[in-house]
Amino acid sequence: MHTTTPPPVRPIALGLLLLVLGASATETAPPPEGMVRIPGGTFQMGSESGFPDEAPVHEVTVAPFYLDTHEVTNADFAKFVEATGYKTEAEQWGWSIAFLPRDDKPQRVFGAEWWAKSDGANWRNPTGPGSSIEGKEDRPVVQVSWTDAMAYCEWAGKRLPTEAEWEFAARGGAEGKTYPWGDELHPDGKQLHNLWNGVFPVEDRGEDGFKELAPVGSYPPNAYGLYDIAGNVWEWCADYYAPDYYARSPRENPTGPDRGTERILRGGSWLCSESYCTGYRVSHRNHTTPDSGLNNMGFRCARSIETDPPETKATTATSDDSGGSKTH
Ligand SMILES: [Ca+2]
Ligand SMILES: [Ca+2]
Ligand SMILES: [Cu+2]
Repeated sequence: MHTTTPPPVRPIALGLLLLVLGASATETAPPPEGMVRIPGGTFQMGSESGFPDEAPVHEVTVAPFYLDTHEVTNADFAKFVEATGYKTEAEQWGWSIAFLPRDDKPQRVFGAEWWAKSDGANWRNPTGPGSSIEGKEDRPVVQVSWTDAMAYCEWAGKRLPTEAEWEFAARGGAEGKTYPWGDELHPDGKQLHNLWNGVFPVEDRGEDGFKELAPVGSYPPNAYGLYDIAGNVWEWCADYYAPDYYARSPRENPTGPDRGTERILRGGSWLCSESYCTGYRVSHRNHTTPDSGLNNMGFRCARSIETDPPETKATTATSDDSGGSKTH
C-alpha cells in the first residue's frame, strides 16, 4: 500500500507563506504616531553646484529610520515643558536674537543687521516681549537651541536625525534633484514651501501665503510624506559641522565629525530667498553654535528602528570648522 504522504509542494508553500507573513509583519508595523518610516538606502549626498561645503558629492548609505512628519510645533513643545518644567537656553539667559529689520534695537549682528539682540525673546515670545505664540500652536516652535531640541527629542523617546538621514529623507527617493520635489522652485507656478518671496530683507511679497511662520503642513508633503522639509524653519541635525566633512565622511550611516564648535541645520526657512541663500535646496548645509536660537530655527525628531544601533563615528580629526555662520 502507498502511505499517504502529503504532496511535496505543500511544505514549501507553507514555508513561503510563513516567510511572507513574517516579512509583512515587520514591513507593516505602523510607525509611531506622527512619524513616517524612511526606508533607508544608498544615495548621492551633496551637490557640486551649491556652496563649497556641499561638495564632493559622495555615496552614503543610511539604515531605515522613523522621522517626524512635521516640524515640532508650539503645542508639542508646550507639552514637553508642562511635563518636565524645562527652561530653554534663551529663557535662562533672558534674551535671544530675532529677525527685527525695522526695530530700533541697538545691538545687531554684524554683516546681517536684520538680526538684533532682543531681551526677553524666547519660544513663548519669539521676537521679544509683546510677541506671542497664542493662536499659533500649530506653528513650529522657534528660539530653541540644539541643546533644547536634544532635550525635547530625548523626552519624546526620540533623537535628532543625522545630517545624512535628513538629506536622504528630504530627497524623497529622487536622485540628484535640487529641491525635495524636483528641479523647479515653482513648478507650474505653484508655491510648495514657506520662504521669502522677493529681495531679502527688503520685501517679502508673501506669494506663498505667509509673511511669517506657516502652520506646519500648509504645503504638500514630499514623496516620503514629510511636510515643510524645505522652508518654514531650519531644522537642527545631530551632527557637528565641518566644511570639509564630505571629503572624509564614512559611507555607512555617517554621524558627522567627532568634534566641532557648531551643529548642522537643514532645509532653509521662511527668511530664505532666491536673492540670498537658497537654503531650501536639499543639499544646502547651515551651521551655528549649539546654544543659538533664532525665530526661524526649529527641529523635528527621528527614531532608530533597530534597538541599539551601532555607533559609526568618523575617526579622522575635525579640521578648523570656524567660519561665518550663514544662519539666515
Ligand atoms: Ca513666506
Ligand atoms: Ca523646515
Ligand atoms: Cu536663508
